[in-house]
Amino acid sequence: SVEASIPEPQREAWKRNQITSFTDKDGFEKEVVRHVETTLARSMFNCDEIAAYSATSLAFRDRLITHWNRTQQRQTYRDTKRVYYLSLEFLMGRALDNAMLNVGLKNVAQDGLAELGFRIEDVVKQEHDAALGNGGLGRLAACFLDSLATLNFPAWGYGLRYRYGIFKQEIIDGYQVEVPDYWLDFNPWEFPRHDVTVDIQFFGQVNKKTVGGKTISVWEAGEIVQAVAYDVPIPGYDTPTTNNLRLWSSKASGGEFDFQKFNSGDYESSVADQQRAETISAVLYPNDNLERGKELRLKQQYFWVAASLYDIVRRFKKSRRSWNEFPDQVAIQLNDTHPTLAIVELQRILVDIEGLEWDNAWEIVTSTFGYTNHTVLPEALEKWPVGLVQHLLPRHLQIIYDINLFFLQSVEKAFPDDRDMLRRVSIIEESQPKMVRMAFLAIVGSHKVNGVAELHSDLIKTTIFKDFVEIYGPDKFTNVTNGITPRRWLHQANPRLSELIASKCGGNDFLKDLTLLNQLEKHVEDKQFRKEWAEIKYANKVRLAKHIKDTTGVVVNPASLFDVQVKRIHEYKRQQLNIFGVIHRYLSLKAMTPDQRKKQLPRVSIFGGKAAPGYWMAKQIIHLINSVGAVVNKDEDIGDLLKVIFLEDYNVSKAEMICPASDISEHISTAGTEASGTSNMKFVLNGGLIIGTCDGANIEITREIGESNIFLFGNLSEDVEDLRHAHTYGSHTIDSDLDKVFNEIEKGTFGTPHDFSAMIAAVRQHGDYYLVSDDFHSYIETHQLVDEAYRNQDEWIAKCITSVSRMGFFTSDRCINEYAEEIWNVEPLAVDRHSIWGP
Ligand code: F58
Repeated sequence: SVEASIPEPQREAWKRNQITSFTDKDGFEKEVVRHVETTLARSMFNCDEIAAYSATSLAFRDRLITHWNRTQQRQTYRDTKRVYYLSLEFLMGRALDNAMLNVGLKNVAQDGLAELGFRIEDVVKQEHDAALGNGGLGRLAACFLDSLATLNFPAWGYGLRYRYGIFKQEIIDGYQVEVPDYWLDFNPWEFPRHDVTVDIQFFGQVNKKTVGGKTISVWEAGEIVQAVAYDVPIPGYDTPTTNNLRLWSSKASGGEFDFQKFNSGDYESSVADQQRAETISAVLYPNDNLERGKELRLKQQYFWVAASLYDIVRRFKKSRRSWNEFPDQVAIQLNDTHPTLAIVELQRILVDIEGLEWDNAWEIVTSTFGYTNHTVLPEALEKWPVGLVQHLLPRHLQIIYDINLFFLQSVEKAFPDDRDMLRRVSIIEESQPKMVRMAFLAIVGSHKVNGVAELHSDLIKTTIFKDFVEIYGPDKFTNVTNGITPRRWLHQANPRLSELIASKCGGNDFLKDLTLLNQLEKHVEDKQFRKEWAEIKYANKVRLAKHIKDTTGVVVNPASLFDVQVKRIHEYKRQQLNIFGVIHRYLSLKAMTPDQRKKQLPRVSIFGGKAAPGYWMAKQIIHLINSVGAVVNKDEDIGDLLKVIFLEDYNVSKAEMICPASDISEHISTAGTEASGTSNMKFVLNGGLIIGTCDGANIEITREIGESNIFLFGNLSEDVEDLRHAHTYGSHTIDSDLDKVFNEIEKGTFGTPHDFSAMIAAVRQHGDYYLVSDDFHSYIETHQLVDEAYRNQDEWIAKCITSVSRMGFFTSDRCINEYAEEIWNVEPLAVDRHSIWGP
């Protein structure tokens, strides 16, 4: 592309006319009215809430984009090392509220909108969530972008611009129904860059050619698809740094149609080709912790990785440095194995296109990449059939084989006596059909591999990646415990609590240094403070109760204990354990006399989360929850003592309402299965306690907040294997209370028993892989402790305050600083707030 640079003499005119963003209410209102009338083409007094949302967003977007431009200029001028975060998912949620808070002009907007006749809360709610992710992995990427910008790191995110994000969930007759999420109708937060395009090739064959006495491999394309960049500005909190998230959209290359076909009369097929190209970025795969080897998914991965690398290399080349400096300028982080082809693609660029020697290129490649693992579940580890890779990316398969050859040669040299080692660690699995093991390729091609919580990082070293620790030594493997951004997950989600905290922590600085929360602890005994704290929690519960009433018709009492489990529905996360526990509670209540019942603590069990469309068992779990709710909620013996709610379509914006309203939340995965979890952090940070297993980040949360402030239960990860073995080979007796629950389901109390027979059989007959029965007793007992603790409200609140005061560790700012120091070797770029032209 041609760089249009304005000559010196004309620059004065540009500077004279530079854009000044609004800073006060009047300026803001002017911008809103201008956007309503011109950009949206609505007449002055014809403005509804959607138009008010659009115009407000456009006003803030204008502001962000000037900051974005300057940030990019500054980063280009300083030419320091940049971080590239490659993630197939960015679960961003809504942007407007976040933009207003980060830019610091929310009050201005609030007053301005009020004068124009709107309530800011209603305006903010008009925005459709940007839901380009499944769950924790995608949301982590979004939190990381927020922290990277806030900490002034020169960083870019690269992802795919899906036309359809994660599906919308509807509950019909108690069953999940999926509805497409078409979210792009009007999206003021993206900038199409029709001039930033990359041609991506697929299929074809590899030919050898001799150029200047050297034999090189040339990949002749079979199909070309164009990648078009869409940029999303990422504002930092209380800093002008505004980074970029670049999302690629697919388009038929060579303009709209294949004109040759078109002119030869084959109109339909030329349109079909175009459609086929656009399919690549059409839809986000909705699987959570399950990989299915679909060709289109592999196409998505290569399309996105190739476009991103082309962009990164293009940017690097502008500085005219030698290739050996590449790792000093570029750090690329692989968010799970989905972008692992980037390793192969960079090796291909360096060897085939730039003409570097293999070893030299490989040194550059491995110094550039870092790989983050998010799971030990075998069904979630990515593998691609060799034949599929061969067909779609013939040159890449050759390179993968060469990488594997050199790797195995070095292993053989180091472990000459362990013949089986080569089979175990080979990037190619010698199965029928042969498979490419993407995690192994990612390890071999990176200089650091990290897990996302201490237990998880230890587990990967002792189980799935054990051999690689032997081969590379332990230093290649590290831990970066996950975190969350306190800007969205406290300040934005829970403004009143954030304000109360600020009043005790010397202002809003804690939002940038979350360890400052520790100042709260000295106020724990303050009666007035506790009272205000409790009032805010209650108000948040009232807000959720209203949402429950509006969406399900069920009236819940906000004075009840709100018990929440919201996350993707998965057997390993054990929503089935929760609902079996709820049934147990229901049966106990039913067995009581009216007098006994009067002494019980009222509870609302709240569930939410999506099941992957093809995950039948997860859908059965949703159905059971709804079936139990249908019976319990209308049982007059029970009344307020127990309500069971399933919240439809759990997503980021709903999480922002739900987290502040929980008294206790459930993080109850089978020990050793949840890599980290991040909603556990969100709930505690919002003044809720948690019940959980010794799994993922629960362990570190316990260490930070203290054992007396968390309800832990269940078997430990080191016992899981033995228990499973005993189920299969020994005698397997089911917990007697759980047995009663099963019998009640089988009696038909909650509808046709047959609907739930597979869930029961999984425990009774099929080895209870997730240890539901083994943990049931401990789970029930611990819930009784929760009830008892909740009765003493004063102490409960004290536990909540103490916990929040000790949550400083779990900010994603801490994560980013750890990645920067341990893995990326990058530094923030200081910002001079007063210099308009950047550097
Ligand atoms: C999640 N993984 C982990 N994967 O389950 C969770 O423990 C962790 O806190 C979080 O990552 C962040 O590290 C996860 O969300 C997916 O959704 C993948 C989507 C693509 C297919 C494979 C699963």
